[in-house]
Amino acid sequence: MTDTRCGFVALIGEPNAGKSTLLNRMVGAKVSIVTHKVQTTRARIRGVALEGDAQLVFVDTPGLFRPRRRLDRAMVAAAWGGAADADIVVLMVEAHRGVTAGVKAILESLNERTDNAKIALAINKIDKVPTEKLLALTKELNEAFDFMETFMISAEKGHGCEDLRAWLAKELPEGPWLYPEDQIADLPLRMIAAEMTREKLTLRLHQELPYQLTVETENWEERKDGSAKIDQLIYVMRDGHKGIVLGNKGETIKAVSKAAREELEEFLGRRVHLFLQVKVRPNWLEDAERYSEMGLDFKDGNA
Ligand SMILES: Nc1nc2c(ncn2[C@@H]2O[C@H](COP(=O)(O)OP(=O)(O)OP(=O)(O)O)[C@@H](O)[C@H]2O)c(=O)[nH]1
Ligand SMILES: [Mg+2]
Repeated sequence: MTDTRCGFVALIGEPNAGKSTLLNRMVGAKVSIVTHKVQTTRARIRGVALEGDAQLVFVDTPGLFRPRRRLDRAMVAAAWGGAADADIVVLMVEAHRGVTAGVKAILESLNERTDNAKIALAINKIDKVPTEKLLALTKELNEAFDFMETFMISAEKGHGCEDLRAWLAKELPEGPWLYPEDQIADLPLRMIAAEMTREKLTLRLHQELPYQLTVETENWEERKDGSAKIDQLIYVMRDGHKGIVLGNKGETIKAVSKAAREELEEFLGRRVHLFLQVKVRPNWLEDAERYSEMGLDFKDGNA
């Protein structure tokens, strides 16, 4: 047997930095949902990639920000937990936003929050800025923190991503692979399906509403004809929210359901019957069961 390498690479950064986009690119499939809005990812999502003899287990994390609600605190705890468990931490910073107050706050706690991990910097969205700006930003960030390496990438367009992956593979510890060769994710299918619906809701609903709902897969039935019948519940906090999610004559939920079903069919490679139901639960944000369904630790949300 040849010497194999394997380990965890945590992707951390402010909300919207492009962590999920990078995870999906590294894995070569959409494992983690992406939207233009902040705080899309709520829990740690693993995606697996191979590079030569190395198996890279990428860990997408929720964005790091100043939490207010229980859910926010649980998300931020999950993100730092991902960094603490990693062999390599990649901090992603948006090229066009530069060293924000949020980035400064992350840099301040990065050393104490990681456990001997190698820490690299990935300046993302380089497609948005001229090269001169990148050099200045690289200098500024490396003066603020001792990064092992700096990469300039576009997670969306792919620039620099192969170099990053090759470097990560080289830096991972020697060890046996943790996953079978053909596995790319380890999120249960019912959770992936719920996330897809949440993505479509987030894209469609305005302002605060996406932050005040959660989606769960209630039932998954394999049918004899090879299709899957999937029932999902959308928890919202108020009657008014329910009306907005349904939309005029149900048009919003119909559109969401169609978009989520199509993506799910592509992901699974078979037909899906998706049924969405909206439930009003004013205090779901304080409901421990909702957190375990999301893959979060309820206790992490304690103030
Ligand atoms: N122009 C450009 N946009 C990008 C790039 N990478 C990501 N984006 C966009 O940035 C937005 C946020 O991307 P996500 O991958 O959801 O960001 P995230 O860091 O996972 O965000 P949270 O889950 O909210 O923490 C999306 O609209 C992406 O399409 C890039 O390299 N260039
Ligand atoms: Mg994300």
